[in-house]
Parts: sequence; C-alpha cells; structure tokens
Amino acid sequence: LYLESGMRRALQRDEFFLLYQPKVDIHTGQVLGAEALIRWAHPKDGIISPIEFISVAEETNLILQIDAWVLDTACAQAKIWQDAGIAPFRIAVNVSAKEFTDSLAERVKQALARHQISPHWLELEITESMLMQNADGVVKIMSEITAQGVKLALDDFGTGYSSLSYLKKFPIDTLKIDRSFIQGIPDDIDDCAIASAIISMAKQMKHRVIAEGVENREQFAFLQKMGCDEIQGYLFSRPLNVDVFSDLISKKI
Ligand code: G
Ligand code: G
Ligand code: NA
Ligand code: MN
Repeated sequence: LYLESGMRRALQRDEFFLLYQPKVDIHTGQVLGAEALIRWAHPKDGIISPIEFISVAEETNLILQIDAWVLDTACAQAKIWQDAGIAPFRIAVNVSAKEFTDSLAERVKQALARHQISPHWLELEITESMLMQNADGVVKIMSEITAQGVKLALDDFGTGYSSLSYLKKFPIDTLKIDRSFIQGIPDDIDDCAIASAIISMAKQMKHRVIAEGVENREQFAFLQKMGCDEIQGYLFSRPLNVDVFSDLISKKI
C-alpha cells in the first residue's frame, strides 16, 4: 500500500522526528519529564500526525521498527542532555500493543546500554488494553522493565474495559488520566467525579497521577485542589521541537 511503502521509505530516509511535550509538577511548575511524540516530515505532504499512520503501522507490523526508532532516538537525546549536565528527567515513550512482548525488557536494556544513559531517564507509557491479554505474562514483562529502574505509566487511564484488580498486580508508577475526562472540567460533573476518583485512588495506592490534555486555568485549579501530581497539556506547553525543549529545560536549572 501507498502508506506502507511511504513509512518504509521514511525509516530509511530518516523522515520521522520527535516532539517533546513537558510534564510539569502541578505545585512547583518544574518540568519533571516529557512525552516523546512522533511526527513524520513527509517530503510532499508536510508534517503528518501519528493519528494518520500509527494504526496502519500496527496492522503491517512496521510499528516494531518505528517504535524501535523512537526508543533509540529518545535514548540518544537523553544521552545528549545527560552529557550536557542536565539533571535527569523522564522521557516517556509510547509502547504499542504489538511491541509489548517478552523481548521488550531486553530491548529496553540494550537501548540504555547502547546510549550509556541512566535508566532514570526513561519511562514507558503503556495503555490499559495491552494489560488484558495475559496478566501473568504482563506482570513478568513489566517487572523485568521496572527492575532496571525504568518507570511505567498507564496511559489513557479510564478508557479501557478491564477490572481495577490489575492495578494491584502491576508494577506501575504513574496513572495518566485520559484527556477525555479532563476536557469537561469544571462544568461537567461526571468528568469532575471521574477525575477526582482516579486521583484519590491513585494516591491511596501510592501511585503518582498525571492529567493529560490540560488546556485551561479552571482545569488546572481543579486538579491541583484534588491533589493531582503532574499536568501535561496546551496550558503549559504544546509538544515542542527538540531545540525549543532544550532551551526550556536549560532555563529551569
Ligand atoms: O501527538 P499526538 O496527539 O498527535 O499523538 C496522537 C496519537 O499517536 C496518540 O495516541 C499517541 O499516543 C500516539 N503516538 C504518538 N507518538 C507515538 C509513538 O512514538 N509511538 C506510538 N506507538 N504511538 C505514538
Ligand atoms: O494517546 P496519548 O495519550 O499518547 O496522546 C497524546 C496526544 O495528546 C498527543 O497527540 C498530543 O499532541 C495530544 N495533546 C497533548 N496535550 C493536549 C491538550 O492540551 N489538548 C489536546 N486536545 N490534545 C493534547
Ligand atoms: Na502517551
Ligand atoms: Mn493518553
């Protein structure tokens, strides 16, 4: 297919690039991390969003090569920041379901070793849906990852169908409240109730909790009052290119 061959070419010609969206401490405003978000600089069509190509990449298994490129690029960038003397912050990489296999921990380990970065630089964002297949297998893979010192965040939290019982079993550091629940705050009482409940549960289970898609002051104030730890969203910053993000973290020191 057209898109498939385009993505193969994009890998060969290095047309993908990463943006970094800050994750910010809700109390201090300090940048604690960044989510790496892929974009495709298409030679004819301009910048293409992952919404347009990730699902096709998943169908064709090209996602394995793309996500390997993302992990490698994020680690290479971490090495640059580490060598520049910047205090470690977490670079979060999205893991697609196809990639979440027995070999993931080993691939992560090799990427850290290849780039000689401390594991504290890396976080993986996994979605609820990939935890549902085989709980024991999933716990094993996760534990092998966290044993290295790499953190795990549960992305799009609240949008899956799974029972809450897995939360007890899985070695997850952070719950990431899906932005669909943040959107309606403060007017939509259901969104307010769901967001508060997730924050409260996360805190009692000693997880960190981050809200994504925070766009305005009202959402920020509500989340702060409820005890949310971190925010990510257009209110603080859009996803930034690497130079702009570097300036931001350099200033914070
Ligand atoms: O950045 P943006 O909002 O356009 O991302 C759209 C979707 O693409 C989101 O669901 C996001 O998780 C996903 N996405 C962004 N970057 C990556 C990536 O590097 N790998 C994978 N698997 N998904 C990504
Ligand atoms: O699926 P995932 O949670 O990884 O998706 C992250 C997506 O959310 C990215 O495509 C990113 O560009 C987008 N995003 C980040 N901040 C905001 C925001 O404040 N509002 C909206 N609508 N989207 C956001
Ligand atoms: Na994500
Ligand atoms: Mn999400």
